Order: sequence, then structure tokens, then C-alpha cells
Amino acid sequence: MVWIVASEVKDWPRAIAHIDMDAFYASVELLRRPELRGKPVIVCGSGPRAVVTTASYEARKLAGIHSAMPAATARRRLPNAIYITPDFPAYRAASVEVMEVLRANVETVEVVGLDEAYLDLTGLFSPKATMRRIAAEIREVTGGLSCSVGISESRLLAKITSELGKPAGLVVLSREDALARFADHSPGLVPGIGPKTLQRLEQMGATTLLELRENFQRSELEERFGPRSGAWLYARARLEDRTPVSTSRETKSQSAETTFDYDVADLGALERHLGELAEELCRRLRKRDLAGRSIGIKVRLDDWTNVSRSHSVAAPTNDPELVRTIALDLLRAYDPPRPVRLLGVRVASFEQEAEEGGAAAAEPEGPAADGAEGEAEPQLRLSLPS
Ligand code: DCP
Ligand code: MG
Repeated sequence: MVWIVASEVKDWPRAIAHIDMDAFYASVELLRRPELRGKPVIVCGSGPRAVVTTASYEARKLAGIHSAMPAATARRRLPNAIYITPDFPAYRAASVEVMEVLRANVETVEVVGLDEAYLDLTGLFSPKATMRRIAAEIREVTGGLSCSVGISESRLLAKITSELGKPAGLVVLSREDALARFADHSPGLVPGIGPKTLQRLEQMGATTLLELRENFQRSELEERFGPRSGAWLYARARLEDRTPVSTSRETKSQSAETTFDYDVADLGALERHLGELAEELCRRLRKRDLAGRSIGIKVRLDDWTNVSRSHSVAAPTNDPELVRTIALDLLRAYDPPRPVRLLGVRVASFEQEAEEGGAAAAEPEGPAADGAEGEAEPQLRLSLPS
């Protein structure tokens, strides 16, 4: 599928592409088991707490199976689907092939996960032809993997645009077109605007991007969300983003945290939350092919005392069981003396190899941390978009 829009790419100040592989893990599995093509294929673990990592488009269409859904739910809905245990080395190898094609064709490539990257195409004669060629080359080199591409004026817009073409699409969309097209969409369309911010926006009467940009001045957003987050929201409501595509982003740590609606004093409840945060964090680490040796927790009490504790393990890990166990040990050892306002878990000291492999970098900055209110970092959301 290709859409061509009236506005000319070459008139834009920048041309950025976002490329994202289609049903990545499942598609890699299909390369070596082509007889499964056309069937619902679900890649997930087998433990009682396992979640779906990838569902083929057939499984999505048949029963709405999606990433992060409990595997048990998927098995109930589609008992006859093909279930495959993840083979991370295979996905990593496929990712390396994909990223090599990108780097061979374009100078500025920023890899942000095993299956996605941003490319700066500014100044190229034909960004669209370049990306079409790259997609074909990826298919050839990998033996059949397809990707979706969005080309627009910024990273933010390219990311939103690549979703429009899934699967196997190439979509070109200017900011102006995007403003019109997404006017009635929830602000949640913007990566980094998570459930908490959304809820606050809704309470303010901004349920669509149009309402957010027409009814709220920058000063008002800055007042309500703090200067940085407010300014960030103001720009994002206009689908503005100046973040450069950078080849040298380095991830030093990744964290997941949550601010409670009400302060929590019960240790059991805190443990449950921390367990969920650890799982969410490890899912993200795995998606980015990152593993770290230092596991830490962060606790903010109701009097705003901040406490962090950490523990190092011998080998880099992104194993949810291990991260959860250590985080819980740290929490029990600290035993918060007052009700807890915010709870977080962090994995740091990533192995060099993962970084050099290019699986780097958090998403562009979220509604930044002015206080504990907004989501401090976009990757911290507990619930994943479905
Ligand atoms: N992944 C995961 N857990 C998640 C989300 C994703 O382990 N909660 C892994 C499996 C995916 C890969 O990361 O195959 C890429 O994630 P995407 O979000 O790009 O999803 P897909 O590539 O599977 O599908 P799409 O075609 O929608 O991009
Ligand atoms: Mg993908």
C-alpha cells in the first residue's frame, strides 16, 4: 500500500523515516517454517505468567490477539493457533541483517529497538524511492521479512505514520495532513502521552488533539503540568517535534515507575505493583535487546523522601523472574516506614555488546519530569497500547 499526498517531501525542512518490521518475531519464525504462512501464529512463553510477545496478523484478525496479552487469554481465545516459544538469538540475528541494510543505504540511522529505526532522509533526491528500495532489499536479504515505513517531517510524525501502513505499507504524510487527519484522535496517539496524562487531559475537557490545541494556551498547560511537561504537551498537541535522529544515543539505564493515585502503605500491595513494574520493564528491555547487571528500586514516600537501593548481579539480565525477585528483596529490606507515593524499578549497567549492536535508546523525551505528576519518561507506562 502506498499513499502519496499532495505536499512535496522536498519542501519539508526535514524528511524523517520510521521503519518498523511487521509482526517481527512471528515473521522470523515463518521464515523457517513457511508451511505456517497464513495461519494464526503466536510467539509466547509457556509459564503461568507468560505474555504474548507477537501475534501474526492472522491471529490479530481472528481473535484480537496482541502483544502483552496474557498467553492464557490467547490460548483460550484461539486454542488451535500455532504457539511458538521465543527464540531471541534468531530475532537478534534477523535484526542485525535488517539494520545492516539500513546503514548501507542511509548515513544517519538511529536504531531504537530490535525491529525499528529512524532514518534522516533530509536532502535526498527521493526519500520515497530510497525507502521503497530499502524495503525490497530487506525482504531479499532476510529471505522474506516485510516492514512498514512512515515518512514525514519529524520523528514523532514518522512514527505515527508508519503505523498507518501496517503491514507492508509505505506512507508519506506531511505535518499539515497529519494535523487534519488526527484532529479527532485522542492525545494518546502521541507516544509519551500515557494513561495518567490522558486522564488529566480528559478531566480538563481535552479528549481530542484538536481540543487540546484549540482550547489550551501554552501558559495554561505549563501551569497545570509544570513548565517542561506543559511546553512539551503544547508542542505535541501540534504534532511538533524537533528531536534529531542521532546515531549515538546510548542507553545507560531503563526504568519503570508509577505514581499512585493514593499513597500506599500496605507492603503486600507494594510488592504486587513492583512485580508488575519489573515485568513491564523486562518486556521493554527484551524488545530493545538490552540486559543489565544492576537492579534497583526507587521509592518516594508521602513526605517526598526519595530512597533508592540497588544490587548487582554477576551476568547482565532482563529475566523478569530475577529482576522481580531482587526488586522485592530490596523493597522488603527497606520496608518503607511511611506510605509510598511513587514506586519504581530500574535496570542499569548494560552490557557493551547490546549497545554496540545498536539496540539503543529510549524513545524521545516524554512530558519530562517537573514533578511526580506526568509520566516522567514515556517508557514508564504500565499498560501497553493494544
Ligand atoms: N515485543 C515484546 N513484547 C511486547 C511488544 C513487543 O516482546 N509487549 C517484541 C515482539 C515483537 C517485537 O518486539 O515482534 C516488535 O514489536 P512491535 O511493537 O513492533 O510489534 P510487531 O513487530 O510484532 O508487530 P507490528 O507489525 O504491529 O509492528
Ligand atoms: Mg514491529
